[in-house]
Amino acid sequence: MQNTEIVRALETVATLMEIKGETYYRILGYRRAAESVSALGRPAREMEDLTELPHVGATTAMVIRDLADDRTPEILADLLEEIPPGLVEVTRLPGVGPRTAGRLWHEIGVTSVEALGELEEGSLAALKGFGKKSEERILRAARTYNATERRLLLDEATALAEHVLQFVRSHPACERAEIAGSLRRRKETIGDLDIVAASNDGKALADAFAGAQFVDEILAHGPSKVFIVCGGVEVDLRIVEPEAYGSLLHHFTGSQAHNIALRERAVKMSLNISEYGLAEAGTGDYQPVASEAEIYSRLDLAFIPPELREDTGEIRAAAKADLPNLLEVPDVRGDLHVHTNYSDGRGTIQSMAEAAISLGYEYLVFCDHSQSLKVANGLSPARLKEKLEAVRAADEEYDEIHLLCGSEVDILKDGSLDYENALLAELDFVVASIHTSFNIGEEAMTERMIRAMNNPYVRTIAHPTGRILNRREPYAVDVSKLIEEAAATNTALELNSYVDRLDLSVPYVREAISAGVRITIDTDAHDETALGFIKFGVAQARRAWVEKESVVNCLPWPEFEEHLKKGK
Ligand code: DGT
Ligand code: CA
Ligand code: CA
Ligand code: ZN
Repeated sequence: MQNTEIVRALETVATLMEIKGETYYRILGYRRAAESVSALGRPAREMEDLTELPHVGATTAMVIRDLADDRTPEILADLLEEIPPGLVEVTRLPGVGPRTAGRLWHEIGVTSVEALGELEEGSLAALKGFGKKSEERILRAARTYNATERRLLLDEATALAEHVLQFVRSHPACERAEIAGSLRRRKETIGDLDIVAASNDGKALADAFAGAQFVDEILAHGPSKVFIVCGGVEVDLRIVEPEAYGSLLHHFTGSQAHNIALRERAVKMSLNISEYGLAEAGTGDYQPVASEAEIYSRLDLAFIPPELREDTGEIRAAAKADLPNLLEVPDVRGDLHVHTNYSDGRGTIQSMAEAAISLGYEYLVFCDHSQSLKVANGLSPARLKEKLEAVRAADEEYDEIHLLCGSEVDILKDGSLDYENALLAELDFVVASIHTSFNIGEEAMTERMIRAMNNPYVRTIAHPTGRILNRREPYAVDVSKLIEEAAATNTALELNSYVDRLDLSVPYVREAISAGVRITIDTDAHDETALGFIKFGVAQARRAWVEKESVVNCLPWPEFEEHLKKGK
């Protein structure tokens, strides 16, 4: 089995366990194993010891091994014997979770989305806890169900969230409101949007929200919550009184794993924690908490930024006041990888320079594609020299910024580079990357990239795994080996900020940083507005615990200039 199929199978195991009502921890184990495999840059099949993967223990390793070798793992076989597999799809309908799917199956024999869609009107409304409205909604969802599942990219999610948030905040009954959920944690893709609000008149706010122009469909509507669909995306608004805002915001920011780990800590301190507040153990008397800061301080923890709330060591670090001093957008002093209309970009040297100036950058490196990449109008050596002159001239024009000429040079199939070293030596900065021959196998790919890293002019490897979110899996490569070699050759690795790349992924960025490798956070912008994607790269770096000291382009100009002069 390929990694994608393994991931799907692991997620199926988790969902079936949820339908069955297994304990949260067992389920989480499978979800996390799925995440680890999906972030893995090479076939799981070829790994000797699968427990080396983050969050993979002996049990899940055996399951992954079975799947990789095309055997059905016992746990999956058992679950499939017990539970109709079609129910997995039922859990993907809006408003139907695994528990509901389980009930539909037990109580009226529903075994698939199709069967659900064929039910007579009234068959759901007859069940306890279902009304006419929820029946209508579920039946419609089942009848219009489209099996291709797609999660939102950060730019779409952010734009939609800002629009909706603007509406909520401008309502007179709204005291304050924020984005919660995965978007607040800046996950690389977003399932649905969660918004929380504080109000002394929740009903007025809820009613206004349900009546907003952007609402395509109402899934639920009460005085403290309204769930809607807008442009095909579910948006959940939850409202509380201002004194309980901290508890609500914290709970719905998640992640669920973080919340659970925090709850465990609370229990050890004889406290219970829920979306309603904090209670002395055993009293059930939840006192609302107005701010997140207060929740953390009541638990003797430093404030944990949302991007770190994934239960990957943040609670331990917060307890020791040892959280990282996370990178912020203004720490970034320049962009080292942008394109112009010399190759496949839409901006000119000048228009890109001006966009960079308006972001307050001190330097900008133009890295157009190299000669063999014909599809992207790659530059012949002669055109590269022409461009070098043009960048030098433009640099004279602008006092506000240092303009530099580099290249995004292709790493050819054998690991050699797409320009002679003599030409690379004339450039200020060289980014190397793969755009062709993706399927050469893990070993050959790793060798190929290692060879490029050993070139004395290559400063960073762009989008090191080649994945495109929602579209293309990473190519097979041993990223841990690349990290070792990056450290040995003093080559940086790029965190490409383009929303559909965000490559390297979080676990690898974290691994690189711990190995002492520096990263470049670049936008790979092909037009002026894409320079603004830097915020997504920074967000991902924060999720990987990155401090500015680990980022090459956080160096102020004089130090960056020094860094260039010094060579590798
Ligand atoms: P998404 O929407 O798939 O991108 O991911 P999230 O993290 O936004 O997940 P979502 O929308 O299902 O729930 C938002 C947050 O609410 C989640 O991060 C944690 C909290 N939450 C939701 N359901 C549960 C639950 O059953 N238990 C706990 N402890 N927290 C939950
Ligand atoms: Ca969500
Ligand atoms: Ca949600
Ligand atoms: Zn590029």
